[in-house]
This record gives sequence, C-alpha cells and structure tokens, in this order.
Amino acid sequence: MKILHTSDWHLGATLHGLGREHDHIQTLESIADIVSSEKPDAVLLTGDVFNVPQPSASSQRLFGDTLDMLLRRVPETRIIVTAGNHDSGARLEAYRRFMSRHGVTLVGKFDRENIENHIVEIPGKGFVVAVPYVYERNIPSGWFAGVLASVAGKNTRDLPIVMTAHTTVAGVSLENPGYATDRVIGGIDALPYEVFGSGFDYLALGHIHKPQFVAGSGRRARYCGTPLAISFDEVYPHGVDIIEIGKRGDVPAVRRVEIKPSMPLVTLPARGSAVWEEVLGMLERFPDDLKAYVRLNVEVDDFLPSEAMATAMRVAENKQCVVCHINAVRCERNHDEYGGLTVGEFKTMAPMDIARFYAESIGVDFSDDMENMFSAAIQELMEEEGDV
Ligand SMILES: [Mn+2]
Repeated sequence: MKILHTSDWHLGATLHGLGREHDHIQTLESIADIVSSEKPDAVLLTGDVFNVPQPSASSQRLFGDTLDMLLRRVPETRIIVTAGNHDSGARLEAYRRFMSRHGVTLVGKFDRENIENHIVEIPGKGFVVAVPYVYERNIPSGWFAGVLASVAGKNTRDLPIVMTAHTTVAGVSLENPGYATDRVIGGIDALPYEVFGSGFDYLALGHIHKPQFVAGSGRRARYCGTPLAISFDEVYPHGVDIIEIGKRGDVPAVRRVEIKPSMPLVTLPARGSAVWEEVLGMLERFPDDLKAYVRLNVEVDDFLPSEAMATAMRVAENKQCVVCHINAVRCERNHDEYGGLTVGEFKTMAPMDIARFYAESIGVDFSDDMENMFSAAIQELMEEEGDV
C-alpha cells in the first residue's frame, strides 16, 4: 500500500494580518503534482485542514477546489480527511455522505455507535483507520481495541493497516512551542504511544508541525508536519511523506518529498535578536530580488520606536520582501510582573507550568489535586472556545 501523508494545512491562516491564500494555492498545487507523479493508493490529510472552526468562503472553496484538482488528476486515489483541533468536526462532516460518492472520506468526530465509519478499505491494498482530533478524555473506552479488532476481522488477506490521529504523542520534540496558533502547548494531554494499541502497521499523525518520527515507535508513527511554514518559528524544511508498506508487519518505508516555498519566512537576525540599528542594517543588506516574508527580532530596553514599522517598510520599499512583523525582545527582565521570566519565556511555557510557577511564587503548594483541577479547567475552556 502506498500513502501520501499531509497534514495541518491551516487554510485561511494569516501572517500577522497578511493573507496567505497565494502561498496556500502554490503549496496545494505542489502537493497535487506530487500526487500525480507518485499515484498513491490513498492521500491522508490528518487534521487542521482549516485555521479556524468557521472557515471563510474562500478557504472552503480552496479546499473544495483542491479535492477536485486531486480527483481529476488521480481519480483512482482515495482521499481521507480528518478534523484537527482547529477544525469543527461537525462542519467537516457536513458533506460526508455526498463526498463519499467521489472517493473522499471526511471524518470529523468519533462515531461511538458506528466504528465502521472510521474504517476505509482500499480494495486489494489495505485499510485506513481514520481518527480525528483525539485527547485523553475524548477517547471512548476501548475504542482503539474495538476498531482495530473490526479491521482485523475484515482483513482476511493480511493487508497493511494504517491509522491516523491528530494529537500530541508523548515524547515528541516541541522545540518550537510557537507552532501554529495552537493554544494547547506543552505537555497537556500528550498521549502515550501505547494508547493506540498494536493492530496497525503505521500511525500517520497530525498536530505537531515539525516532521518527525515518534521516539519508541520503531519508525511506525510519524508526524509529516505542515507543507508550508505557518509561523516564523517553523524554521525547517516542509513537505509531505510517501509511505510504502509491502505487507502487513513490514516496517514501512517512509520517503520525504520537500516542497520549496515561493515566499519563505525569514527572521532577521536568524537567531536571537539585535538592536534596532543593527537589524535595520540587515534589512538594508537583504537581497533586493529575494521574495520573502520578513520578521525583525529587535532587542529593546522598553519599547520600539513608534515609527519602527514605517522605517522598516521604507528600507524594504524597493525589495521583493514584505516586512510583516517587528518582534520587540525585551532584554531587561521585568521582575515585578513575571517573577524573573522574560515575556518570551513566559509565552513559551505550558499553562500548567505557569500555574505551578505562580503558585510557588505566592507560597502555595501546587498539589496533584490542583494540577488535576487546573487541567480540567483548561480542557473546559478549550471546549467552550470550540477548540475541540
Ligand atoms: Mn496544526
């Protein structure tokens, strides 16, 4: 069985207010080219199709047009799309019945009554178990064991079985905590790999934007990452994965296909920050003909000069790059408000760590009970905000 795995498109995402539809269109055309030449048995899109639960008409049209483009180029390829935490599962499933007539399976939510709705058979090739956004508390009891037992029963020819999920699996690298617009950072609800059971050959994961295998999975579980950088912190090559599994039990062969961005996201300086004059100098020396989105990391004592953006735009006037954000990095720590943490450090901390830090700073023992209550409160907030 041959699979093309892509994830976390975040259609409709903007970059500090700048629309990126053009970047998305180019990226999706690249994916369509890869699908055309690779001719996979199935294309898996493992969540965060859209950037928000109520995507704009143009984002929805781009999704529809992309499905249409893929189906025209490779009509025999099955397309399986699951919802991520940024998607509305119910909305994604709105056209489920209709789309299923065209070889597209849309899975937005756990179907507790009918687990068969999660199983896609690719005749003569294998099976896909399509699982949307999952976190510890929304897994129906015994669900994975049930669905994998059902697949095993159908799999009389011992064909490969691929499962999907949109979640954080314990042990992944979160070295870029600013990934996407995700409000769930840190280790909250990281699922142990064992939760998924053992009845599959490969677990195609979405949610983490940096491509990587899950440590301890024996190269059987992997994030393919975003096909384009969604934020300036996503400084690594982007692309899709091609997964080939000879027969059930084989270790899957995973091949990376990189997608070069037409407008890369560039931070000046590339690491750390520099004072305003230095950063302006870097911008001046930035190649005139290089198309890029540019973020400036400026070290300040208190605040940026009020005309900073106007100055930067004037410097970049005759260049192909677009300055879209100036990040003020405060070098002096504000001891009163943040207890010795920089704003940058504060932003990258997990909510649980911030709570623990705060409790300790006011002399309160952060007990297991408090930790559980805090975790539940965060979950409720997320549900209210439509994140799940
Ligand atoms: Mn995402």
